[in-house]
Amino acid sequence: MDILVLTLFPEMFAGPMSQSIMKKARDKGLIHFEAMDYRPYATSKHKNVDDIPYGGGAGMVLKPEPIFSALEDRIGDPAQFPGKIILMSPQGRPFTQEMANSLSRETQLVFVCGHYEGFDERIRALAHEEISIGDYVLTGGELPAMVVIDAVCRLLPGVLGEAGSHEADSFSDGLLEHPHYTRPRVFRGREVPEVLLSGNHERIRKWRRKEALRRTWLRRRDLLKTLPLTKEDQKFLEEIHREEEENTTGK
Ligand code: 4FV
Repeated sequence: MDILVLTLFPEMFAGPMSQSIMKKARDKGLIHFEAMDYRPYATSKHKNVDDIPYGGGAGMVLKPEPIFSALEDRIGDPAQFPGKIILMSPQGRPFTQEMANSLSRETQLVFVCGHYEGFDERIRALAHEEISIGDYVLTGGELPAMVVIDAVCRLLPGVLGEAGSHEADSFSDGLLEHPHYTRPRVFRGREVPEVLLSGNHERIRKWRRKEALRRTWLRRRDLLKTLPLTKEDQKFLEEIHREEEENTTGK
């Protein structure tokens, strides 16, 4: 996958993209990553990439020319671009695992990162997709772009490799993940659940499904609303309701 990021701070990507799994993926040629500064494409004498907002108001707005010129210089006519051009902004579609899955099927992604108050509205004409990583305001689009890049790249075949599989991820089946345990069997008096030491894979599967349902019911009941539940899931949820009721009432 080719990933191009348009940003005023390309060095912000140096760290995350040259460590651990992302570094290995780049070294293996599974990802080709480039962070490109669009300030050199500013046409004004002082190389301004931002300007005061028409109609007044606080803050500065990113100018369209530097971003359009940088992108067209790098990929040609954006309308002919075979990949996806993505604008990171709080007004974008909330990012989900499902969106990560669909973006991971692309061969080329371009991320446009803003700063200051945001983008001149005409920059939005460039984007196939506008994505938000959450309902809060950051200083720039770089961290959001890194979040999306990380979530997408780990889904690429060969990226996670032995480091783990994304099949059992939270949200991969719409539920939060079940609890995980590893050695030691007892830590400060707290034991690993016996079922996980039983070697009985069906009992383990059932325990993990029930605990994933319990955690989702306790922490993200909204996720259960849209999730297709099996008969077994419904039985587990009845048990969980009873057990949690007993926990809270002690009865
Ligand atoms: C953001 C978000 C975000 C807004 C103004 C950058 C900042 C500045 N992007 N999800 N939340 N962007 O806060 O994606 O330009």
